[in-house]
Amino acid sequence: MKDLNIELYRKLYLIRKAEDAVRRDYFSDKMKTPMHMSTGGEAICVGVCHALANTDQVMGTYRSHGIYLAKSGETDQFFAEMYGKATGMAKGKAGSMHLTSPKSGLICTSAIVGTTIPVAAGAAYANKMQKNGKMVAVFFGDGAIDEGVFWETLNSACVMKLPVLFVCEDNDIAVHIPGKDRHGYRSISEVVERFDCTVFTSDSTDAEVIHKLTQDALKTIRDSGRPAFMHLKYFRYLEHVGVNEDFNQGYRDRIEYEKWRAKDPVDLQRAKLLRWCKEDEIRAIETEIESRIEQSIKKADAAPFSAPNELYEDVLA
Ligand SMILES: Cc1ncc(C[n+]2csc(CCOP(=O)(O)OP(=O)(O)O)c2C)c(N)n1
Repeated sequence: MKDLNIELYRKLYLIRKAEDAVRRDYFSDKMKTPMHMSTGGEAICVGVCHALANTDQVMGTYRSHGIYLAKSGETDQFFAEMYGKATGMAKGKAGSMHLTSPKSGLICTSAIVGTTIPVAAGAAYANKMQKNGKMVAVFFGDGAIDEGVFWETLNSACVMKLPVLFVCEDNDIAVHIPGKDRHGYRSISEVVERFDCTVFTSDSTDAEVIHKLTQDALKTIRDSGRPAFMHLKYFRYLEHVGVNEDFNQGYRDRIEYEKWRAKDPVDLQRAKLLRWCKEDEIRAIETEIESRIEQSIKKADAAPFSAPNELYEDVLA
């Protein structure tokens, strides 16, 4: 229990502090990429990713800093990519919205809502044909549920009995529009439950709870040979795109934020750790992560850009 909780905290703290550093430095204008921050949703990316094997495959959206850091654990290529540098994980050509780390199992992320959902089903089909036991987990927001491709993929995955874990990170907002103004039904889970797909729901900000729920979902997929759907609620702390809070824009209020902030995933995990660890042990973990982040930023800032004649290499256009 202690080891698991320390590992989860390391990942939660890494994501929060890496994004805090992005927020601090973004206005230097050295990071030219749009930022969709994971802040507030760390328990989901950490809990789910920690339950997956390194050989499993993960796909995500433009809001995937948390998934990248939880899967790869590395910050050098992450920050270099934010700075658009040749040492970035895609030589500075992907930016924040198209992060990948194939060696850690993060296959692809995309700026186009819903795009990676059918790709995940395709990968699950390949894995099933190859009988290699690999799982595919695909992360998407509640806005992706508004796309036909989600329902077509869910249906096909159920009919074809594909080993795929659908992970809906539900912050109840697509850009600025709440679910009640977008959905002609009461509950996503109730509708998905009508399919041959097991549904797991949670509004926990405890990474350990999400981790256990994911283990249960993966077991269900293995035992039943059918897909599973995780419906996980969280509160997006910052604006849709950018690094600021946006409680003055009229589409949501600070009161709801304060309720979620009181059970913040990073603070909650730190408080739990005090059951097993002394304060200075926790500080040592935090200091190591903070200094690693600062070193990565320095390296990213000093690194060269890709040469102009490489502009069209490694890109699809
Ligand atoms: C196919 C497509 N339609 C519209 C957009 C514009 N768009 C970008 S993000 C977004 C909202 C998505 O909300 P959600 O899926 O809940 O994810 P979140 O941003 O909350 O993580 C929209 C409509 C897009 N990128 N792709």
